[in-house]
Amino acid sequence: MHIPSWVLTAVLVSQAAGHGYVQQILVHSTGQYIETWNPYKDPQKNIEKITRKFKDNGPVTDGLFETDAITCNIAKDGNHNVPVNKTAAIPAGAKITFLWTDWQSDHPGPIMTWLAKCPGQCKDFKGNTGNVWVKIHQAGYDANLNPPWASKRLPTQNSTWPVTLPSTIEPGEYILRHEILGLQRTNTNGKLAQFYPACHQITITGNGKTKLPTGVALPGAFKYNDPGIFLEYRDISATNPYTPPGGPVWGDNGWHA
Ligand SMILES: *[C@@H]1O[C@H](CO)[C@@H](O)[C@H](O)[C@H]1NC(C)=O
Ligand SMILES: *[C@@H]1O[C@H](CO)[C@@H](O)[C@H](O)[C@H]1NC(C)=O
Ligand SMILES: [Cu+2]
Repeated sequence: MHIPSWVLTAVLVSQAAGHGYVQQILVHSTGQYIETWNPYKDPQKNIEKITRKFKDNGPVTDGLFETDAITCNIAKDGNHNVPVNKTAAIPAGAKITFLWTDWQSDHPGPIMTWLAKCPGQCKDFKGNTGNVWVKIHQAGYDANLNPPWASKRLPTQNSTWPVTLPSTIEPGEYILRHEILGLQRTNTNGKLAQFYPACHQITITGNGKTKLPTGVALPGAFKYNDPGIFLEYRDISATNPYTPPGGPVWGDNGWHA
């Protein structure tokens, strides 16, 4: 099949701008690579993935992150957060790795991962209202690491980002939401923050008994004037630490920063 060169150029140019999305999720214990939504190849194929559809590799920005575009990214027709009918089974406590497209280093900011419990099946749950989102992992600015910003470390590890699921969490269907936040333009206007989220529907397996605690709402948790969003990122240092938006992290040892 011949792909017109303008298509390739468009893709290369937009990726050169440093945008991206998660292409696969590796489950380390089984070696399985779960295929996630590819906004360039999958629409034509009429296939369903475990990831809710979004339109391209660009960010949720220009204040749109205060709307329901933030829950699972921007859909082509503005019909955001449409559930898919599939989930992927992943054991509680699994180490997983998000494989991003080639991520450029011009987006300083945090990387965050969230879970929401689907009350029944995720195909019947939008997730865009209520305090359903619980942050299970984050990395912001760590002066002891090189580079200190999490999103700038991503290119140094082949655009891969490992996360471990809570080990005692009760089995069932969940939305696994993983995102990068780019702060490169927020020094004069917090609305220019760039979020790169996606929602992957999973079935957590195991015998865990721990229920997710009350979390935050998306939209709702991210405000343009949050000090973790509206800031000069160059001012962040070992002595002027950074706190990502959306509150603390919950995990096997309870809540922590
Ligand atoms: C899920 O299945 C229903 C019923 O078959 C169908 O109407 C819907 O379009 C499917 N959803 C997606 C995202 O394909
Ligand atoms: C880097 O990631 C790509 C795409 O996920 C993969 O094909 C490649 O083998 C990886 N390279 C290394 C050195 O791990
Ligand atoms: Cu970008």
